[in-house]
Amino acid sequence: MMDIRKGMAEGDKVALAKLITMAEDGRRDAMDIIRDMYGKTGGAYLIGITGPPGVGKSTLTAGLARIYSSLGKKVGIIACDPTSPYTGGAILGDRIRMQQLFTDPNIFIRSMGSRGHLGGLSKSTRIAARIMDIFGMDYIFIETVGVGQSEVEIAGTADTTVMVLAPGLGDDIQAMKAGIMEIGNVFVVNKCDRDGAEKTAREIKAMLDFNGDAAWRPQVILTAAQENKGVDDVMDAIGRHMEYIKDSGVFINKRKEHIRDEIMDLAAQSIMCDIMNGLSKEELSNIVDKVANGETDPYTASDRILKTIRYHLNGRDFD
Ligand SMILES: Nc1nc2c(ncn2[C@@H]2O[C@H](COP(=O)(O)OP(=O)(O)O)[C@@H](O)[C@H]2O)c(=O)[nH]1
Ligand SMILES: [Mg+2]
Repeated sequence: MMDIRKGMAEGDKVALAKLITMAEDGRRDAMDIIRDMYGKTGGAYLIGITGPPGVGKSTLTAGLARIYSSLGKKVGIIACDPTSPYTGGAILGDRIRMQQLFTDPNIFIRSMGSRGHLGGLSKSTRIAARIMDIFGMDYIFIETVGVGQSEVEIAGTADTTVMVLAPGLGDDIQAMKAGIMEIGNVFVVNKCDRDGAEKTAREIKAMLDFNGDAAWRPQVILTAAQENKGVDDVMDAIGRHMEYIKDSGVFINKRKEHIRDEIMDLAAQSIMCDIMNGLSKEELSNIVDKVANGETDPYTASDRILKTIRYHLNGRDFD
């Protein structure tokens, strides 16, 4: 049995991976470690990378991670995409590019979506980001596929969100709801080695004029991530947005939002544990039978379960 605390403190990526898995499984011992090490949190800056499939999010993320790493920064990547090239399944060139990230001592990659997520993907992402924060990451990238609103929102909870698009996505841009467009703090038109990149950039700028938020005007940057062109411009734009949110108080509010979600996750998890511990398999099976044969309904049954649990909890000391 490896010493996770020691590994976390010494920068061992194996310990980091293990702790994330333990926490995802809702294990108490993982919670205890996070609690004890919580004082180390707060140093990481969260960057969301989102946009439709295939536009080059992973390629751009890899490029950004390499730049930060070369500056001596520690980088975590959370890929909420089961088909991400980080885990194989991609064409050879992409795979080789991604493989280099794994051997970089400053970079740690975690793929989500391959296993079940207790309490949802957004909760798992929050926990993984928190543990990477404790580990001492300077930057954490959260890559999500911007097709589902909920995944876009995961990226949107980051401190800075980069919306990646590519030429020829005119219809996609039109179809994107204003609310989804608003999540982007920096816009990237990747694959600018292809025709139509300027046109796409113009369309995005027109949308931004329409949705104008006076306080922060997102930049629209052309990149060819595959050739590492324009990636440093994206990094500069992220830096400028970071300055803006730190000066304007948005940053502090985002931190509080995360803490609020974290507390609610933990409270919900505790109640769930109490229910699972306070209710035997036989009791549950009896209740199910009663609902099945029409003696009662699920609403009344769940009320009764909660009443019983609360009765048992009354004697507990919460100080
Ligand atoms: N032509 C061109 N292809 C690119 C560029 N960036 C990425 N790609 C390719 O586009 C495909 C999808 O890239 P990927 O990063 O996996 O996209 P994601 O699904 O948004 O994460 C891959 O085959 C990349 O090699 C680029 O700047 N130009
Ligand atoms: Mg990807």
